[in-house]
Amino acid sequence: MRLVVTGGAGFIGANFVHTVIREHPDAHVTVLDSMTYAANRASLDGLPADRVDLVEADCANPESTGRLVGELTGPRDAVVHFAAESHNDNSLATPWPFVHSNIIGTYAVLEACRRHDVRLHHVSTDEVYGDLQLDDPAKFTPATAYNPSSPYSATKAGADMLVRAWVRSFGVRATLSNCSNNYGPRQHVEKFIPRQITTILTGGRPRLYGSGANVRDWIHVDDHNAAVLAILDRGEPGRTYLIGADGERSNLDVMQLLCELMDHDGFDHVTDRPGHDLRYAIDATATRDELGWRPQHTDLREGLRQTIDWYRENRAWWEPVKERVEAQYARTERVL
Ligand code: NAD
Ligand code: TDX
Repeated sequence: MRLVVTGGAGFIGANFVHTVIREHPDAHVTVLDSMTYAANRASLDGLPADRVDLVEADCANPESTGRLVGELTGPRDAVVHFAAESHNDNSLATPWPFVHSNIIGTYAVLEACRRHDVRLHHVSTDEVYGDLQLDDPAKFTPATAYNPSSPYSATKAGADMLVRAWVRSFGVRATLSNCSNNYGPRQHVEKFIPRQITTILTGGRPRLYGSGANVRDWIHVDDHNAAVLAILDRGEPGRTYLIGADGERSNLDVMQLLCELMDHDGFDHVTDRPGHDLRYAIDATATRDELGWRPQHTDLREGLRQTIDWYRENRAWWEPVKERVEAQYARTERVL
């Protein structure tokens, strides 16, 4: 099995490559990554050089993407498309890279898969559905209407629509998945959980947007990637699979849990994110029933404990970028 993994030097993609290499002894992976600020070469450390290649290129470039996809000729070969600009806060400051990577990048990947008749799995987010009220009884299902709020989620929604159109109009063999908030090792320190962990580890005060009432539906990155592998193995082209682990928690709850686990006292409430989505929640029943996939890391406290340990033990992975990320936040963030 040969896979081209776009965005494979980022958080979820790199964890995916580690899982594939560990669990599929016959697999070869080519990581296609433009190595933006969000990528980290060290995330691919420890992988066997004869089974993993890293090609530094923009997936929106039709030549390099077409060439790599054209090398996939086996019946189990596929492209797994993780590459994207992924951070909401950045999309509010500078939307253009999101349009480029998420929409034009996905267009180029689709065209390459169409030209070479290669199977594609497109990785997307629950944010395309917009947000829910705190007391809304309905969770997101594959039938929920798209209603994205931020430039990030709007460009992911646009990418999903392109994938659906290329399936229907050109018969591209693509599956889609929309997953909830991931956490785990190798996540960039700009994101909520690693930001707070690394802030505590460097002696600072954690930062909660607004009151912290916003709810996110947390899933461990390994559970997300196990679902992606199940879709590659047993998913039906043209279908959308929702991935979530019933992990709803308010940001305030997660903050308090992190402080407790790290034996830390006190955090600041800071300026809220403009247009901040209130709540996401995934109903993954159809994915569970049809693919037999089950999340394994459902104890958030234990998952966070292991994640904290990973950041403690891998300071060289995140320390070089921590100061820059905090300086960027400091430009707009005010303590309430
Ligand atoms: P990330 O920002 O950590 O990694 C993204 C990777 O894509 C980086 O290595 C970056 O260099 C690369 N990249 C960006 N633009 C590129 C381009 N034009 N060409 C080639 N490579 C490019 O993101 P992540 O959190 O690992 O997310 C991966 C995917 O999963 C994204 O598509 C995201 O929308 C989706 N997703 C993320 C979450 C989450 O909670 N993080 C949840 C659901 C879905
Ligand atoms: O310092 C912070 N304080 C805080 O309260 C940060 C960075 C975030 N937050 C809040 C905002 C959100 O309600 O925490 C929540 C999570 O924030 P992020 O980690 O930025 O994630 P979110 O915006 O929910 O989006 C994430 O999940 C869906 C990923 O970044 C997306 O790529 C994915 O599609």
